[in-house]
Amino acid sequence: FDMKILIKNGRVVTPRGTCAADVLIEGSRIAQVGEGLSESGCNLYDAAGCLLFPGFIDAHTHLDMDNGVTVSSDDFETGTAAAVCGGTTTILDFATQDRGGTLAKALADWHTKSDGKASCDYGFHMAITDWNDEVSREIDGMAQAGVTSFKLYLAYDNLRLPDGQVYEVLKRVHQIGGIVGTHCENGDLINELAGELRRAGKLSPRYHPFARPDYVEAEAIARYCYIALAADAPVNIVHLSTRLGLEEARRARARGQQVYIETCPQYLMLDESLYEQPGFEAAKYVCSPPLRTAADRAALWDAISNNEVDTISTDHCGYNFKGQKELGRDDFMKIPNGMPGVEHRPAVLYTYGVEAGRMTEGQMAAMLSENTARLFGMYPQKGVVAPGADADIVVWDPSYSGVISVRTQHQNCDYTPLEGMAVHGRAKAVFLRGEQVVSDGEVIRAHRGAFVARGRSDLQR
Ligand code: DUC
Ligand code: ZN
Ligand code: ZN
Ligand code: ZN
Repeated sequence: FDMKILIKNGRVVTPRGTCAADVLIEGSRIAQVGEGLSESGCNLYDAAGCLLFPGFIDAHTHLDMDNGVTVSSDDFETGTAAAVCGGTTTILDFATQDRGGTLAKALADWHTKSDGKASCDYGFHMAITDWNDEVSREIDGMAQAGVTSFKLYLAYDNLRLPDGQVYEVLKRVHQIGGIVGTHCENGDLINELAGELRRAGKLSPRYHPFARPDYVEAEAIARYCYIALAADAPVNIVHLSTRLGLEEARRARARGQQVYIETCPQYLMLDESLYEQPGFEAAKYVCSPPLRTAADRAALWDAISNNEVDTISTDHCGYNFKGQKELGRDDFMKIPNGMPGVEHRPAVLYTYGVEAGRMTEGQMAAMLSENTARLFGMYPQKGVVAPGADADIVVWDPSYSGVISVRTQHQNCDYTPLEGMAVHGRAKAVFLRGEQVVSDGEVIRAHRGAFVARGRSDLQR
């Protein structure tokens, strides 16, 4: 006996349009979507006045991540609870290979961090930090374990791979139909620029962006795309932050390459003027890539309007101001990089994207859910409100008004970079595989998240 739930009077959002329809949930799946479905034997949920989005997917979080000095402030317990309160029903976190270690060990470690603790569904990208023949042989096993996406760094001395190994990884992952997402910044140049700043005594957090200018990102994107051309493989560019980098991605697309672009809310909403605050306050905004100019923000919004951006995820990586960001009081290079954001992405994009006329609600469904599901091998199990899909549904109340604040957030962090930002809309209810887990923005059933085994990447662009 499967429980049946009928969500009535809502409007279902897809990239192909929004239409009034009832949604019948049977057990963990969506059974029917259509007008005037029979109520017999169903529990009813009245979604009058609400939009029904496919559960939002955040493909870029760093929960319980040890950066070598300190551990990000949200773990899988708090981070996934914050995610689901905001309407995110699936996250993809980064499992990171230890240098000298295997991918299998990293995968087991991330299962230990997450299993039984998550309040939304979750999967892992595997970050490869040490590439050799043995690791290459592990790639098939990763695919069999449901890990079909990989992450590389071109910056951070303890994580990055040289270009030849990037080429080998791209070729190898393409063989399994997977996708590689890369942090594109030129690590050597960052080290040089940071060294010059240090020697000039410029060590306060306001100098962080000077070590990582836009061309550092653009050069790495251009190089990554040419390596992908050589490898004849599709590539994902994570956290694109600059107009200059966007232009390099456009060039690669114009050559006929499959290049996917992710950007993040912080690069759309915040800019580098935040680094000019007095004292150590600027440390709150130290993330990499750094916040950019107003012109960069405008270029990214344009790219969203034009469907040049495929996915919008958060790079959620919180560190407390007290005790964690403070590790870099005397040297901005020692400030742990990252900001929290997994909770607020849907409301921010709804308010400043959809309501502001910069994206349609269909584009929001695409970039926060459907494209993400397709790119990372979860479609049509995830990413769509349609028969057969997991019943991951966000009942979005557009009439809600709120203000983002550390006082009300569920993220485990002693600040939010979006403090005081007005938002419209929130997740009035969230269904996770058929079970209502959020009511009026609060978790009502915790720890219902499960690991999502993923298949081949399949996003047409
Ligand atoms: N930059 C990263 O590269 N990773 C985590 C967060 C950040 O700001
Ligand atoms: Zn990164
Ligand atoms: Zn990241
Ligand atoms: Zn609360």
